[in-house]
Amino acid sequence: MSFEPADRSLPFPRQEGWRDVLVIGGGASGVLFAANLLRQDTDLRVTVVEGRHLLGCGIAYSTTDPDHLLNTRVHNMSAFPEDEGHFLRWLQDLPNGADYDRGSFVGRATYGSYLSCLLSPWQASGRLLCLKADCVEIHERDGGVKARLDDGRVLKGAYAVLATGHVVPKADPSGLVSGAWDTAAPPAPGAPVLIIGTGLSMVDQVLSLERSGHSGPILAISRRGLLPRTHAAGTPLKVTREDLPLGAPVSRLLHWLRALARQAEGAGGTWRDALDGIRPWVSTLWQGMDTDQRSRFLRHAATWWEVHRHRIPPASAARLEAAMAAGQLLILKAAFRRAERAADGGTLAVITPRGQRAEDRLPVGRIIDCRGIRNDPEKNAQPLIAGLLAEGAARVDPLRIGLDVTGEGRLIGRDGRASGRLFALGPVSRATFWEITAIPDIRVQAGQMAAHIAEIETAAG
Ligand SMILES: Cc1cc2nc3c(=O)[nH]c(=O)nc-3n(CC(O)[C@H](O)[C@H](O)COP(=O)(O)OP(=O)(O)OC[C@H]3O[C@@H](n4cnc5c(N)ncnc54)[C@H](O)[C@@H]3O)c2cc1C
Repeated sequence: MSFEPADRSLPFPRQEGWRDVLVIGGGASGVLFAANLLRQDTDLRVTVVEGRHLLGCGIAYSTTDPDHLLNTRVHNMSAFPEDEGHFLRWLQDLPNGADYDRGSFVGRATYGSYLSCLLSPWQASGRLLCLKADCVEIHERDGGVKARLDDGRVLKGAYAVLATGHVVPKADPSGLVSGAWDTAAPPAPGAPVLIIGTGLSMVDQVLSLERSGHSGPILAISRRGLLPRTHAAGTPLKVTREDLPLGAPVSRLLHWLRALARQAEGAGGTWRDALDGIRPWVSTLWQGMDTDQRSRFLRHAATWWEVHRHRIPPASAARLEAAMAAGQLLILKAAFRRAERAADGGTLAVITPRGQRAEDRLPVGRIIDCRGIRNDPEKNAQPLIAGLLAEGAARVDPLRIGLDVTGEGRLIGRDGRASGRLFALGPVSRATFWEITAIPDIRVQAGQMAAHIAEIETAAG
């Protein structure tokens, strides 16, 4: 699926009866939303505006490293939850299609290609326009929305959906720390590497270092030193809404989770079956908590939750274990303090191992920040979001993890009013939904939002 040439006049040619939806951000969320809307029986057209990546790829699926695997099986990665086989059928049409089945863990680059192709059926329909540009401003105006792009073009639409994705941390001011998604050349093969963080991005980095022939030591640090757990076959427990301890204190919630895990183990399964069973209810549980409970959950349980919930494929886990067994990879509970320039011009990583007061200074060839993507949306805001916040058209939630949105994804302004025209989807909306970062959750949200917008249009006649 290609972008329109930059000189194409905008917006869509005027045509009686057509209304446009602007999708800002063409990563996984934006493309899933667009595909779901285009499948609806409406007169709505879609303009997808993507600034940096190939359509559908965003941060997660722009990788070219074949060792970076999806951490979700094929059958959970279809773009359309009601058509579980959609992704598998696409895979099976590839020259090596026979290699795949519904339980496979596929490369993330392959998944990016799937999402890039997702909108192709509508390319010639006259209902879809894909533009390569950054949207720098958006306003609700005159019964519609108006967006300005970085090349000066202005788009008008009936609605806009912000699918701007993860807030990427600003670069370390020392210039001595690489980001997890920087495309720097690999470090010298024998150089020691420090990875800050021990989660999924750390796993990616270790596998990429290995692929590049790295032989030097790798030290990965985090406060608790917890590693993502490994996937295993299982059957999710049946959990109904009536089973949920809605509004219970975090301690009781964790107690309930442990009891479910014991129940799963008692039935011959594993704790994974309990987690997978409550997965469809995570947003409901989150929405049942008040701000204080959410804050406690983030402080005391989120790290534990994430390592159990976001697991890695067995093949990746085996390679990580082999690197640890060989003594090349060491996991340490420690805090990263800063990076310093050494007298010889090299880099020093300053860390404090847990339980120790004094700082250790480690000479390293590379420091890679894999602390993840949870970030204050205001502190790291791009111009588009900063503008919405400054104007009062959007606000950050009290815990500063995302934009405040309603259950339908409508932006909530500074005055507490929900917008009639501006929506937010995917990780941008995590303050309201919490688990809205993985495809199985985003595709449901995208489908519901598309149906909702189509319904408003139909009702408006
Ligand atoms: C490394 C990694 C691995 C993952 N692995 C898995 C997995 O295996 N399975 C799974 O289910 N989930 C996985 N996830 C989660 C996941 O799929 C992502 O959360 C999802 O891709 C979010 O997509 P997004 O489009 O909302 O955000 P992003 O990927 O951040 O994309 C947002 C897009 O919007 C564009 N954009 C932003 N602002 C503007 C603007 N102002 N104008 C124009 N364009 C703009 C950006 O250029 C970007 O392309 C992974 C996530 C990461 C980071």
